[in-house]
Parts: sequence; structure tokens; C-alpha cells
Amino acid sequence: MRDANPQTIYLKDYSVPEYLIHEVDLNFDLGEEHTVVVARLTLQRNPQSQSPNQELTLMGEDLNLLGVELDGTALHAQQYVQTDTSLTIHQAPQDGIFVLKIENSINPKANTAFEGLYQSSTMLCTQCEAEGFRKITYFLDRPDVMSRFKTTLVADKDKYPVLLSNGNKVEQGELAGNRHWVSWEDPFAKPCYLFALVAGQLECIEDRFVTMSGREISLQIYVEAHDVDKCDHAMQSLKNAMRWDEEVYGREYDLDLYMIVAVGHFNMGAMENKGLNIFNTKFVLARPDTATDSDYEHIEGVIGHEYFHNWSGNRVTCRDWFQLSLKEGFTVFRDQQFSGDRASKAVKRIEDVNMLRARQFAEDAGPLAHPIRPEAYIEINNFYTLTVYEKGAEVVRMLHTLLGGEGFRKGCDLYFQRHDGQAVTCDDFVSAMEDANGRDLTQFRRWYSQAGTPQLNVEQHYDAESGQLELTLRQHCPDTPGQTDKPPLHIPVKIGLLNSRGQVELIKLDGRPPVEETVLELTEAEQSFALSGLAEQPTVSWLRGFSAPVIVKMQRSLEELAFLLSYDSDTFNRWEASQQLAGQVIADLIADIQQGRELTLNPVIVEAYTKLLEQQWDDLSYFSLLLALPDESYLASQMDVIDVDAIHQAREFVKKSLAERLQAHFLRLYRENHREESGQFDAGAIGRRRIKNTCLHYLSTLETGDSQSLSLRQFEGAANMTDQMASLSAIVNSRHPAKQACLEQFYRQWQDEDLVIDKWFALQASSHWPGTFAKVQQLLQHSAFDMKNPNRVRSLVGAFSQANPVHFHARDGSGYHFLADQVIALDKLNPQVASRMVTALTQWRRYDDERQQLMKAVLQRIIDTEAISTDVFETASKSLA
Ligand code: B3K
Ligand code: ZN
Repeated sequence: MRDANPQTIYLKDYSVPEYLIHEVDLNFDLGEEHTVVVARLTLQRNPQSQSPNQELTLMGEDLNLLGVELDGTALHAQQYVQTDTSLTIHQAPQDGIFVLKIENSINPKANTAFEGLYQSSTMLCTQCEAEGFRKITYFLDRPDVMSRFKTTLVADKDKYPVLLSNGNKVEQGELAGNRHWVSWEDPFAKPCYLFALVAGQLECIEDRFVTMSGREISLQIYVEAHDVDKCDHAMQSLKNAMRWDEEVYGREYDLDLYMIVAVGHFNMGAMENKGLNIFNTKFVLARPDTATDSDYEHIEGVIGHEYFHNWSGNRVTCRDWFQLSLKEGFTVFRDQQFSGDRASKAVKRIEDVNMLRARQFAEDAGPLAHPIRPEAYIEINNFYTLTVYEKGAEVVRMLHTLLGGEGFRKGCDLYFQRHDGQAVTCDDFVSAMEDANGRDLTQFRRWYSQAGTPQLNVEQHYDAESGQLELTLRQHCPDTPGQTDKPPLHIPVKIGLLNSRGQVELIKLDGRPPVEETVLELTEAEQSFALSGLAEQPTVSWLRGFSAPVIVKMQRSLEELAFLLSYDSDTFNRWEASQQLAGQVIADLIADIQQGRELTLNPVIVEAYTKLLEQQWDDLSYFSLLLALPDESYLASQMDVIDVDAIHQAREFVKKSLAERLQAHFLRLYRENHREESGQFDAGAIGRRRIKNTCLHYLSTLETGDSQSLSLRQFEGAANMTDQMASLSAIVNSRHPAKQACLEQFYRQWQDEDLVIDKWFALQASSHWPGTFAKVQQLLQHSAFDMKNPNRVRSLVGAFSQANPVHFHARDGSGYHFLADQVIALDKLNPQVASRMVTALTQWRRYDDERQQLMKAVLQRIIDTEAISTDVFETASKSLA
């Protein structure tokens, strides 16, 4: 391991900083291989610190120290001590303000980990969250140290004509030798993780936004010249997000300038640096012919997410990294609400829950399970997880459900008012919700400290004589690493009732006025609720809108599911019924495959689908979700021992059988909705494309001449990327004579568009067609593959290991060895991304013995690799533990 003794950091050890940094004055003399940083820090001993320590220890990594001055006097070597990770000043002043000047140099080009200052194509940019600022200069790199930053950038005028940092541009000038400089000042105190700088040859797209109080904000998106035609959607999304946050949360933007820069090399999606967001190009650039409808939606979602951070994250930030969900869970909830309001609420909720259940539930049930507020970590970058983000958002959503929209808004207002300019905790957030609403949320707080997905058993007992329905709920949270015997949680369970004709039956509970739906607040391990005045036994629609991140354990017959699929007025539960119905049909077929029985399709699903296909639908995106079979990953989560091959075979069998039986319907729907149109990003056009492409995928399983020419015609005539990708995917995942030719044609057409070529890699890497593994190995040697580019790595190695269960889990272990080889190679360049790739192996306990052994062996091989990073070490060793 690179660090022989990786240190674990504990939440319980938190103490306030010993020093505060009020002002930071930074000067960068920029060069790709040699950048000199001069930092003038105005410090003071923190009056709140009880520590007797008289030394000042700053964090710093990979820095070349050139000199230190204290209040204008150079310190000599005995007055400070340097280690690989720190700089300690002996006898730092204990009273009053003092100024420390530190000069150091760094090499951005050698920085392939993309943390700190690094090079992406011809530009220089930064990524500081969580702990990247210490790779720029020595600092108190912790979020509860908040400072006002002034930054001056000096660089060659031709190489770096654009020089950006946080806040407002205050001055600029020319220097000898074709150099220039620009100074920036950010009036808001911030933690250093929100610092950013960008230098490069960039084009700027400009617009403006007038805030609710009438202030005019300049909006700027910076991209490389060849991408200026792909920024309109991002700009519109930004304006939509700004308006939405005013209307829904009453939050206004605070600086006069909002900048977004798109960079091609980025470890994640985007970063909310104050006034200067830095984005992965994937979440900015879109043109109808280069980006799919989903890309358009994701761009709007991520632009919104980073914008919303300006309040939930920047104005009010985290006290320490254990509180990460304070800003991330809340901001994900906000971006989910935003996207739901912009398009279809029903579709957005289903997509979010689908992802949560397929991926976060697996994380919560595996060796890496942790609460949304973790208690210990080795490498904080490993804790930007589905749990902190997605489950964190569900926890905030439950507060919204329990307090109601208005109560939740009151809580948010109080939170922002009380803590503006502070670094606070998850507890502070819940306290604001309590105080604004006069509610006691003591028990609710357990959601922050308890890991694992709770299971809910529900039972109902109807008494015809009294007309009473008794609902009994039992909750249980399984053991997770380090946590057993968990006390009950406060769970909001939203329900509705349907009578035998499928109509709404009113709920009468505890003498309250009858309502169409209600939230049962489950707080005990077991609790009953009595509903009265029911002339017949109703059907209960449980956990409407997925009101809590739990697993409901109950048996429903296929007939009951078909009934709910036809009549449930809750759009989420109606979809849920479709998933459970198809899931049960597939589960029976899996058992047939495992026992060598012949496969026949249960007619219940054909009937249910026929009914759906015969109805008229307004929201075609929602309709296409009702027709989509559950993902293989979701089906896997339902099995005790995951049988990837049987899951795949059973699901394909259902898909093909449905296509055979319902061919005429699918073809009609396809024809009704197919247009050779350039992409129009509105709900109607997106819905048409979704339903049409869903039909195309069913039809392509038939592998008839007709179905093959249908996909080929769509591929050749496609004037938007959604249609082009959908048809190419149908072709690649079937026995199509034009497969190779289409792949080559696509590559030739798009070879200059990196994001489209990423799709080309990902589509081939996730294909279930035989021969995919050999193809993936070939693609690794392709001239367009680049291990140094995280998007490319994710599109090949990530797609193969995380979105291709049949081939990744090949019985001979070839997929596992392949992944281990790539992780080990990538770790030398980019530990953060390498560590993410390891998570494909984390669920090893869920597979059969043979696969378990193979997966364990490669995890061990990764751990035993010389000089493996602490990032990868933590993920791999905790996976094995
Ligand atoms: N806050 C960043 C994530 C930083 C990840 C550091 N490893 C993006 C976001 O969640 O908005
Ligand atoms: Zn975020």
C-alpha cells in the first residue's frame, strides 16, 4: 500500500479547528508542468478551541515547498516541520491576527488523479472536494474553516487567454513576455473545498437572468470552441433551475455572475464551486443529434443539482465530511423535485426508486453498508455513495411527507435563516424542521445513524360485521457491519384503498374526516391501525409513491397485481404492480430453468399487457415504463442466490414471447409514434420516442426479416441520437446481419465527438450478445480507448462490470480477472475512479460458491498488489471483511 498505515477517521473524534483562516490571498503563476502558488493566509487562534497545542498544522500533499514567512519574516527550517501530508509551524502566535505566507510549486500535468490542480486537454482546472485543496497549497483543509478568498491568476496570454476563479472579477492587466493576469474576489466566506480556478482557450456563451428581487445576473458557460453549438440546453436548464428555486424554496442567487465550465476529464458528474461550477462535459453538452432524451434530462438534473447547492451546501455547508448527506441528500431531493416538476412527476419518481432499489439497497445489504451519516472512514472519497446521496434524499423526502409541503418549507426557511454562513450538522437540519413545526423528531433521527434497509411486514384483517379493517405493520432492520439489534424507526407509510370495482374507497381512521389517502406513522416494532366504515373488504395500496426506503414483504396473487395495475390511482404503485407481476412470472420461469422444465409464458402477463396496450395514454413515457420488464439487477436482488444466467434467459424468454403474442400491437404503436424528426425536447416528443423504442426492442427479439429491417431503417434515417442509439442497441443485442457495418458507420460518423464515442463503447460493453467479452478486450486496445480519461474508463470497464451481468459473471471468472487487471492499472493513475470500479465485486456473497471463490480471489489479488492506493484498499478490504 502507498500509505503503509491507512488511518481511520471517526466522527466521535470531531473537535473544532484550533485556528481559523479569515482571509486567503492566492497568487498562481500558471504553467502546465510548473505552477507556483503563493498563499497569504490571515489566521487567528480559534477562541472556541480548548486544545493546549501551540503548533499550527496545515495539511498538504504532493507539494514542493519553496518558503514560509510569518508576519513578514522568513521562517528558517527549525521553525517548522514538513511531512508527506503536513506542514507544522512551531510556536504559532496564540493571540491576535497573524499572516502566514507560503510559497510552493506543483505540477498539474503529472496529476492524473484529477484532484487539486490538473490538466484536461489544453486547459488547467481544479477539483477540491473533498480534500483536493491540500494538493494546491498547505491549508486547514476541512469544511468548518471558512475564509474569504481573493485569487490572482497569471499566465501566458495565448495558452491561457481565459482565467477564471470564484466570485467577481475585480482587476486585470498585461505583463511583459506576452503574459496577463486577472484578479477575482469572492465576497462570501467559504470552505476551501469550494475553491476553483480554470485557465484555458475557452469560448463563452452568455445569457442573463433577472432574479425575483430584480437583480441582473450574468450567466456564462465556457467550453472548447468545437462545443459552442451544444450549450443551449444547459443554459436553459440553468435559468429554469434559478427560477424554480425562487418559486419553490424562495432562494435567490447571490453573486452577479454564475459560471459553468465543461471539462472532458472529470472524476464525477460536476462540482458546485462557488460561482464557478466545473462540469463533466457529459452533463453540459447536448445537441439533438449527439445527445439522447435521457442525456437532456440528466443535464437539466445535474445543472439544477449544482445550482441548488449554492444554498444547500455553499451558503450553509457541512461541519465535517461525516455530515456529507446534509448537503447531498438534501440537494438530491431538491433536484428530484425540480426534475419531477419540469417533466413527469410519475416517471421521475419511478426512475429514482428503480435506481435506489437496484443499487442502493444492494449497497445497504452488503459489506459496505453504512448509515447516511457514516461514523468512520479511511478515504472520504469512498463515501460519496448511493447511500449518502440517494438514501439521504429519501430521508429528506420522508421529512417532507411527515411535515407536509408547507411544514417542510417552513423548516427549510428556518434552517437557511439560522445557519446562513455556517458549517453545520445533520442534527441542525432536523432541529430546524422540529422547531419550525413544533414536532419531536427524536426517533426520526435514527435514520441518520442506522444502516440497512428496513423490512416491513404488512397484514390485514377484515371484519365484515363491524365493517372494520385492521392493518398490522411490523418493522425489522437487518444487521449490517458493526450494527445489530436496531431500534424501530419512524416510518411514514402512505396508503390508499380500492373497492372491488377498482374505485377509490375512503379511509376513515381514528374518527378523522374520511380521506382518499393517508400517511400511517409507524413508530413501534409492531403497530396496528383500525380503518372503519367499510362495506366490503378493500384492496390496500401500500407505500404509495414509495413513501419510505423500505422493503415491503407481502404476498400478492397475480390476479391482485393485475387488478392494481389496472386501477390503482397512485402512479407509482400502478407501475410497482407491473413490476411485481412481471417479476413473479419471471421468478417462476427461473425456477423452471433451474429444474430443467420446459418454459411456457403465463397468460396473466399477456392479458395484463394487452389491457395496457388497448388503452389511450397521455403520458407516453409513463406508459413505456409500465411496459418495461424489471431490470436484471432488480430481479437479482429478489433472489437468495443470484443466478445470472437463469435471470437473463427467463427475462429474454418473456420479452420474446410477449413480442410474439403482441406483435401487432407493438407494430401499430411503433408506426403511430415513429417520426424521422430531429430531437425536440418536449414531453410529447420524448414520450413518442420512448414508447416507439420500447416497441422496437420487443420487436427486435423476433429476429425476423421485418423486425431487422425496422431497426435498420430507423438507424439509417435517425435524425436524433435517441433514435439512433435505440436502433443500434436493438441491432447490437440481436443477431442482425448489419451489426458490424452499423457499428463501423456509427464510429466513422461520430469519431470527433467524445461523448458519442463513449456511448459506442458502453453499448458494446453492455451487450448481452455472445462474444461480448472478446469484443471488450479488443476495445481496450482500440486507439480511442484512453485509461487516463474517466468517462472512457466508465464507458468500457464500468459498463462491462456494472451493466453486463451475464458476461461479467461468466462462470470461468474471466470477467473478474479482467476487472482486477484494469483496477490495478487504473489505480496507478486515478485511485478514486479505480476504487469505484471495485464495487462491482462487493456483492460476492450473493452468488454461488464457485463465483464467490473467484470473486474473493481477485479482491485478494487487488489488496495484495504492491503500492495499491488507500482508496482501493479500503473498498476491496471492506468488501472482503
Ligand atoms: N459535491 C460534488 C461531489 C464531489 C465528489 C468528491 N469526490 C458534486 C455534487 O454532489 O454535486
Ligand atoms: Zn451534490
